[in-house]
Amino acid sequence: MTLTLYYHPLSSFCWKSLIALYEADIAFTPRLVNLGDPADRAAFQAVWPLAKFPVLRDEPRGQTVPESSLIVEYLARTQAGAASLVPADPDVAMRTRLLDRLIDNYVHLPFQQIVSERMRPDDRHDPFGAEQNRAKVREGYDLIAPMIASPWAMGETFTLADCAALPALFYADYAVRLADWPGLAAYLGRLKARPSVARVLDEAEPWFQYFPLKDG
Ligand SMILES: N[C@@H](CCC(=O)N[C@@H](CS)C(=O)NCC(=O)O)C(=O)O
Repeated sequence: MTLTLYYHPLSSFCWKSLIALYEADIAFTPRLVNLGDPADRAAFQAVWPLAKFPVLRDEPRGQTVPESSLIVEYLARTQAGAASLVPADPDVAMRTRLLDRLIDNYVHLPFQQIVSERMRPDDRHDPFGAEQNRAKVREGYDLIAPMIASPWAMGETFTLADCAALPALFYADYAVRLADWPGLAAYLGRLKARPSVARVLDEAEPWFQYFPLKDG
């Protein structure tokens, strides 16, 4: 196996890369990283000093690719089956990348902050900060809702934008319910039914008990 993905099944950003890998049926070695284990963390840091997953290692090409969006870009460039994840038309490709960036920066990252706040020690919580991040997620929903086409973000073709949208919307829905954004809720439903996504969700299920917002 030439490709190795350093990941964790519960990690939202890893889902973006996993969906792309499953979508294009690309063979790879999944390397689950336990950041709580000092030896495993050190081994991962030797691959990518920031120790944030996902990271893709392509041994024959001597390439280490961090950052979930770049992993999808790399797969689209190097694996024939993944080419359509980044549209060939430069203008459509730019809009796809824009959506990926907006979803990450204005939905996914504020959601991640809400989780971080929840994981703080009892005497270090920041309810005001959490509420500010919930407001940012709402603004993020407002921002992306009119940009999402049907059935997929860019229309008929499943792309990088959809790989980004699933983890952001799936998880953020636990912090800010999508009920007031019916278009996004319906889109999330279509995403969940996609086989590549269903596989990712299925593999995460045994770990879901560790998701801090699982009970709201
Ligand atoms: N911008 C990065 C974000 C990666 C990221 O934040 N990964 C999280 C898991 S979802 C992580 O590694 N967290 C562990 C840590 O920060 O120690 C990407 O798109 O890959």
